[in-house]
Amino acid sequence: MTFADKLRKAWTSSNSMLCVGLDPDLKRVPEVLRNHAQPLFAFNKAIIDATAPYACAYKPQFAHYAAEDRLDELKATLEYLRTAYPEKVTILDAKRGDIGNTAVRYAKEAFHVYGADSLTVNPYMGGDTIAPFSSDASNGVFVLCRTSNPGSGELQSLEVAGRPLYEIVAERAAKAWNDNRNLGLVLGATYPKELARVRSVAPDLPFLVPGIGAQGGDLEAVLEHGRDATGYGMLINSSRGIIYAGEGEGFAAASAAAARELAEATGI
Ligand code: OMP
Repeated sequence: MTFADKLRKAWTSSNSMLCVGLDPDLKRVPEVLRNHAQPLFAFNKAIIDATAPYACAYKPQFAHYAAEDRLDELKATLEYLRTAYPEKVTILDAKRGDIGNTAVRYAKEAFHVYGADSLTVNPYMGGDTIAPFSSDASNGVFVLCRTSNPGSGELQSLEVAGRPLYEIVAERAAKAWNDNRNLGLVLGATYPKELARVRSVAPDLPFLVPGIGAQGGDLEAVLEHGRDATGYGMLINSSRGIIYAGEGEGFAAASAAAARELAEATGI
């Protein structure tokens, strides 16, 4: 199945654009799970089971596992999603980008070692460094465009030939780089006006939209400006806002409630 088909099915079957970000922090894993042999995986599994009725996608962030020397738990998390919830889209957030020869190895790592459906990629090195990630239509690639952080405009909004650089990235991702129809864009929920502008140059591309919840992004404006012609078109991510919605023994129920609220707002 192509990535584009899997994504569309995930949206329509869940009637949700909610993507749950799996960015676990050992210090915030509830006491009841801390003595588990794989505490990050145990925490993720509980969050996934609690939020699955509401989410269409899950996005584990690589550094949260690598920094703790717990990449085996990232692998276990993606394996659990593949086997227990095969209809959910997975995005490995590693923001890769390097010369072609190295990019081929990063692509193998993301799609074969970890078995993710899609990956976040940095376009700063140009289209030839994105091609190794997008050569197979069954894999998705989300290209950083206008990111959610406060300093994202410093380079991304520089004017190039009278247009902001992020708009040129969006246009290339929609046309020149998109031979296999499997590219998407990363657009922060903290910049809804820019997101609207990008939707007009990339009407059909899926958007990964982080920044809802802990970063204070504007959900209403994102929903108004980011949908595609079908009414879906986005993976709206919240990580800390969902995984740390509650504490103690009721943590999973609190995450389920937070996920439900966000999912209901994003459906059509
Ligand atoms: P919360 O702020 O806790 O919801 O987490 C946001 C997640 O999205 C983190 O994993 C970030 O690394 C990631 N992210 C952004 O916050 N902003 C971006 O512009 C891009 C990403 C990303 O590529 O996922």
